Amino acid sequence: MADRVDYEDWQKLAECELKASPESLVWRTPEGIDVKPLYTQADLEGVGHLGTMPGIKPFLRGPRATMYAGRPWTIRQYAGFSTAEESNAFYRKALAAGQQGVSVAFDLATHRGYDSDHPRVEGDVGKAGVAIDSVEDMKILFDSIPLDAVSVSMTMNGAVIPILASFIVAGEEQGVPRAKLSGTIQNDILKEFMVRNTYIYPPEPSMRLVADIIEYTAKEMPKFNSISISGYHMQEAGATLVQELAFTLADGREYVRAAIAKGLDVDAFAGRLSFFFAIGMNFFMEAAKLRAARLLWSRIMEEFEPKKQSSLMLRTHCQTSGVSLQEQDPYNNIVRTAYEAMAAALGGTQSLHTNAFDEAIALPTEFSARIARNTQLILQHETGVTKVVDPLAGSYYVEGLTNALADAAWTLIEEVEAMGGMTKAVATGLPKRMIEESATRRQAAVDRGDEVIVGVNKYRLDEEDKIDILDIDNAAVQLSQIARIKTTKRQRDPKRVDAALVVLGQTAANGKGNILEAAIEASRARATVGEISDALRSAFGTHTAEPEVVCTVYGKAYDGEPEFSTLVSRLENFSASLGTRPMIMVAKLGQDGHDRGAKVIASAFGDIGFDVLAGPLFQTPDEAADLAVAAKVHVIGVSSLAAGHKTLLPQLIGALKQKGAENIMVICGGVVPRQDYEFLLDNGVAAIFGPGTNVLDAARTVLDLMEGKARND
Ligand code: MLC
Ligand code: 5AD
Repeated sequence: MADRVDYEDWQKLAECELKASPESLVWRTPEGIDVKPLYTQADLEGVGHLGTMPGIKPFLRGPRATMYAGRPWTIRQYAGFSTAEESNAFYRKALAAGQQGVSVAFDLATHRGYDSDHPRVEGDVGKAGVAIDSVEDMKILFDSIPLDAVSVSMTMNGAVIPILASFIVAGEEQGVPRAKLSGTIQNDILKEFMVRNTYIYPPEPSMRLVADIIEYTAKEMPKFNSISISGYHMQEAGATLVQELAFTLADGREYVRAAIAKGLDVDAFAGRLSFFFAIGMNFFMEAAKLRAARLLWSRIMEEFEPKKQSSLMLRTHCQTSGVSLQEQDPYNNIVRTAYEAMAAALGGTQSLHTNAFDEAIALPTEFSARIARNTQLILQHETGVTKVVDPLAGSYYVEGLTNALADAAWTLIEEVEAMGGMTKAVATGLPKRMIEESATRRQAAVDRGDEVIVGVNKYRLDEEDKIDILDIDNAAVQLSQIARIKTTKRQRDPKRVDAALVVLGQTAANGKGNILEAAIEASRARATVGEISDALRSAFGTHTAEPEVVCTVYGKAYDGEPEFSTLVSRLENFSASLGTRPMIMVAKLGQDGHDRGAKVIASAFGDIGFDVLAGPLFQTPDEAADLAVAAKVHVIGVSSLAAGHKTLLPQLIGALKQKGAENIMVICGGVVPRQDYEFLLDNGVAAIFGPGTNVLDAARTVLDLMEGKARND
């Protein structure tokens, strides 16, 4: 045995090597956790969770005793685009090529409960996912995919009732009774109010929908996971891992309370609650996060005194991080995703989606989807990671991190509890604000180069390679969807539809009975997603959020730095010559609710000295033009992440012209493929800022353009 060397000896050596104290190597992460350069046995002192076993409470080491050694995680790639036919063909090919479960991405019109023929959704039909208007589409989506053998995840929260109803009916008509359907519905509305924004109804009735689904599936669908309590979108929106962990588990606690309030026994449903986390680039911390999540969930569930051990168990899906992927030098994204996938596996996920390398540009092509899938197949078949359960257990660092994350998240969970639980906390807007502050802080760290992103703020290529991307002809999809809606409506029995919708509306309004059950009958009668959603809109009303903008976080990161102060004084001079501060309206058009980018831009531009108007979500181009004219803005900055740009931007510019406001400059930022730049510029967009844009650079460009315009006017 080697001679024992103690920590002080190491410290001395380290000091010699560094010519500074090893303390200087401590890395304070965005979570506020200090990561030291060395962990030792001493870091395990006082850590209470050591020595537990997988498959046994508190399940920290995994929900199953044998984990991947017995059965590897499910390779479940999230996908969906254009029509049900095309998405079905894509799923079948993917399953034949090694994918193990299906995961449906719906388009944003469907998410928000609009049929494809609704005037508000022109730019969104079939774009970011598949368009589903009724059972007829759902049947095509799963044609030749045996629903008793393949488990299906559906990411749906807003229009969760018509979508789950039509899935159940598609199963029935495929000969698979609902008791045999296996899969997961996302059904997590609380995080929608915080980050993802595909809500329809106000929080309270939305919570009833969640509880009704938990009740129905607990009674009727024993193999179906009633909810996927999701932190993924929080991390995507900028949350730290502690915020992601805490708010997700606090959401879970709230859903358990809602189900118990419905009269359900905790053991009747707890085993079919599931979770969903993002896996970003902080490799060990991500693996530790999943371990901490299982530990904390079992602690939370103990409060409800379940009798079954499995009620304490956290099972989760993971998806590698979208925001960590870059437009620049995009093949680097394959490497990033592979590391993230490895972290998810080491953390013990049950199911995994690996993002495609063209993430920051468009939806995956067949090629990029293949590489993404193969990233997992290689991990499962070639690396040996599946052979051992929880291989990081006992690592001084990982156990220490697991403990630090669990402690920090628990503090935040208790803060939420002190506010009266997550529904109340969400209503105050605090969690959303905290996440937006983290997002803004991170943007400043990247813009300043404190956080290195290879190919973006360091080692940037002089010239980028061109890559092939998926382009969807949205007009063609819409025409074919509208045709099918017409046929469906022609062939159905209108009396049966009306009667079913009346019962549905009454069930919603009188607070009794189960809304999903009523919707299933409406769906059998071929009521559309839009009609079912409208029946619920009449009973519940709709939810509108007031956009808020975080102040001073971005500016503070640049405190006293000439790069920032020069720009601020340039803007002040320009404001003086203009007679007013230039006003930018940050606009979101169509049903795209991804607003991290919009919020960060609004916040940073505000700190630089622009007047900022944060436009509401879900505007039509005409409504945005009206607002811009009324507020006398100088610039509209459209943030587009759901591929609607080629439809919506020309419409906005047209609307401004029609209102005699062509002097308002339109710029655009977000996920816009280079291939589309020329089209947008030709259509009057003044500048386009893709992913990876430094916000100070963007502000300088906007100022250049405004100064140029002022000289020409
Ligand atoms: C597992 N099993 C084992 C085992 N491991 N049996 C024996 N030995 C072992 N070692 C059993 C399980 O108990 C289960 O059976 C069966 O095998 C399947 O395993 P699982 O672990 O339950 O996996 P899976 O079916 O894939 O379910 C995973 C899940 C589920 C519980 C996390 O909720 C899920 O699939 N979620 C996916 C969510 C998703 O894809 N979301 C996409 C979001 S995209 P039994 O009988 O116990 O069931 C998004 C982006 C956006 O949101 O914004 O749009
Ligand atoms: N197909 C495949 N992946 C998708 N994502 C979103 N929509 C789709 C789709 N239709 C992925 C992206 C995104 C994350 C939320 O899910 O990676 O960042």
